[in-house]
Amino acid sequence: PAPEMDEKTRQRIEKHPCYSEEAHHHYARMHVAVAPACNIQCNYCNRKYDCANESRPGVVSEVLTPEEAAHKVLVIAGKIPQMTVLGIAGPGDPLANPKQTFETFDRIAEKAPDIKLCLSTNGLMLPEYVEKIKELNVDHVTLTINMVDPEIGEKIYPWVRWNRKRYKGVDAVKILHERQMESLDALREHDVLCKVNSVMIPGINDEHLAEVNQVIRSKGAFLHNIMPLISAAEHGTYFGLTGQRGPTPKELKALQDACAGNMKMMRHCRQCRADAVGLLGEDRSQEFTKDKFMEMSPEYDL
Ligand code: CLF
Ligand code: SF4
Repeated sequence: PAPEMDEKTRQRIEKHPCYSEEAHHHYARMHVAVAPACNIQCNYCNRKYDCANESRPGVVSEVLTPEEAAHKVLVIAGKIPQMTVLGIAGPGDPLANPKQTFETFDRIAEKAPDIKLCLSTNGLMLPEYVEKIKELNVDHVTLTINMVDPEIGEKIYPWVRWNRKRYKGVDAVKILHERQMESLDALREHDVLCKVNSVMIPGINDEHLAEVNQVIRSKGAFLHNIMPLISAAEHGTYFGLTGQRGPTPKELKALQDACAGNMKMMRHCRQCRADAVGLLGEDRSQEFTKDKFMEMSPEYDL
């Protein structure tokens, strides 16, 4: 069975709906879409839509400035009392938009210090920003890791932008892989709770994800969330256009079960939008579109 949790860890996750299965019945999260750019290309992503590392593909979120985002967070925190977590998860990669991401976190940390800050990233830039993440008290970081073998990675990632240059093929994937491994180490060393998301792609990385699970566990990740590839032709992704199928619920469960002996598995993920609001199963994002929340005043009590 997965290792027992100590009391301190239990307290850190007890109000986080993604990190605690129990919490997701009672506590809500919200996302603000402040991060439009991305520094890699995933074959299951169409950049017109939200980051598919964390989201259901085919969803378009309205990009906000940090100021608008902070206003939105304070409005919602005043209206939804179970709101405990603010996540930044797109629509691109938060750490490819460091200015917007950290300015948003800064504003929230100052005005609503009891809201937990959460971040989801592909990991390419995380080693650069881990100090900043720690300083801002971001206690939950998700890394999307789909492979630990660049040969498999080549079938998932066509390019990576790194130090102002665009890399292709195996060179690109090696950079991403090394940075993801450094990210796991950096989060462990800085005592930030790390969840790993992996997208299960039949025939590409499905048999390989057990190995990914071993590696992330040995590097101290707390939780593993294996999500199904969702690929519809109309989303215009490479995988969608090449007819790549996603796993069946049975295939997904078999893989999750096979990994469950090693570490805690997340099984209640709802593949949220980059502007999701509410409990995990409910989507209240349309109540808080920009034209609406800008008209509401923040009633959040410190
Ligand atoms: Fe958001 Fe992600 Fe933080 Fe949760 S979502 S940034 S860890 S607050 Fe949660 Fe949504 Fe699944 Fe993500 S259910 S897609 S795992
Ligand atoms: Fe798309 Fe996210 Fe991959 Fe960037 S990291 S290409 S936004 S799925």
